[in-house]
Amino acid sequence: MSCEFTQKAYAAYGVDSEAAKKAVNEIPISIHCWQGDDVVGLDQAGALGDGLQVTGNYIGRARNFEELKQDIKFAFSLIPGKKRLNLHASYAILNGEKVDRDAYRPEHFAPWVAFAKELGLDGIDFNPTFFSHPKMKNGLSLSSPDEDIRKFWVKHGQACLKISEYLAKEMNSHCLMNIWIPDGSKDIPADRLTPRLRLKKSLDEILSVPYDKNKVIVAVESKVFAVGIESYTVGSNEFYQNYAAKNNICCLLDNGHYHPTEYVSDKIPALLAFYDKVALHVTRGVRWDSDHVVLYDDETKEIAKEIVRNNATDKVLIGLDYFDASINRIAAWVVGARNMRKALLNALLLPNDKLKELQDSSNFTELMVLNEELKTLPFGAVWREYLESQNVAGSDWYEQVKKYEQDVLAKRV
Ligand code: RNT
Ligand code: ZN
Repeated sequence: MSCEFTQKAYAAYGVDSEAAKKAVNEIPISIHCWQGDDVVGLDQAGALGDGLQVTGNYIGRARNFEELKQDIKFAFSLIPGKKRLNLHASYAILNGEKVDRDAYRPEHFAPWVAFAKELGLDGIDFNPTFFSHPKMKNGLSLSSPDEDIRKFWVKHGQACLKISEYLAKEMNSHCLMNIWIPDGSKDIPADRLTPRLRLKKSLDEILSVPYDKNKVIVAVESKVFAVGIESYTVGSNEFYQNYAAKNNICCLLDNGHYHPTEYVSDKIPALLAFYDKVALHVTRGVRWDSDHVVLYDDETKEIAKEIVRNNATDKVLIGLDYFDASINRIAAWVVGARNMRKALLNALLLPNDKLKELQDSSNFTELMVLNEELKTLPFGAVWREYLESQNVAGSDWYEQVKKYEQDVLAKRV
């Protein structure tokens, strides 16, 4: 259903709101499985640590594969548009088999493939899990000076490449394999270079395994610091950007991983000048990399604008990365994912060519005037029309979540 009033309001600025509703639905958003269980994972390898912190104790954490699937299925039913599922290796379905992460095989993820197919998802993305494991010694994995430890994690990375290839083949869609490691140190290091050289060597070794580059897109995710790893991060921004450029892989930008006055919205176009693909972890850091739920806020909108107005919806691989255990986890998933798509719709509803033209003709007064006028267009009405067109609940979606909390989550004790 479309409303003439909203259509006209946008047409006055040369924007086709009907086309925007169709286009926004086709942009894939990769939704992280780990919001559902506080990043605990299913392989029971070890407790969370390594700079990752989840706070809160809301009822109903998914405790096993069945519960996690049930929650994902329900959450996804409230999230409109093309969706992908983002898995971590720690979500392997081992069925009691005694196998460590260096030897995980594609079949350990076959049940996830079946689930993703059942849900009609666009694809599955994957992450080796270099945390929550006894072989994370002194907070070091791929940069460890202990050769046995380093090799173990290299093998994990190699195993994950094969799994990623399998996921891509099964889903008939690329698989983004993102590498993030927590390696670093709490206090001032005596040597900042050697660990980075070891990380470089480890990445080279992982990537030396032949894999189908058309199917698997490997990304590296940098970080500035973490709690307990305040003074030095081996996988820093400069390290990974240079590694990615020289090795023809991809950078993943997590907007919680920079100094607070740095903006990922500004980094996206900087990388698009050099890379065919740029991957994102959209999150919300509050004072630090706190992974709060994504809001419909200025930076989320600005990120979406950089994707849309640079015609980069095929180049920027959008993924979400937040985990809040202090509120209903389903609601957290839904709010964040809907907000990302809202921001994309907002960007699609802007007269982007006209705005660029005003910039290029140095017409900065009109640029500001127009940008401010656009802010009060009936965006909410278009968003609701879009939800309706997809048969996804409108502003009353939370009623369903409350019922699910009562009927399902509250019983998990
Ligand atoms: C950590 C990174 C990383 C993780 C997930 C679970 O700071 O953002 O992406 O959050 O892999
Ligand atoms: Zn991240």
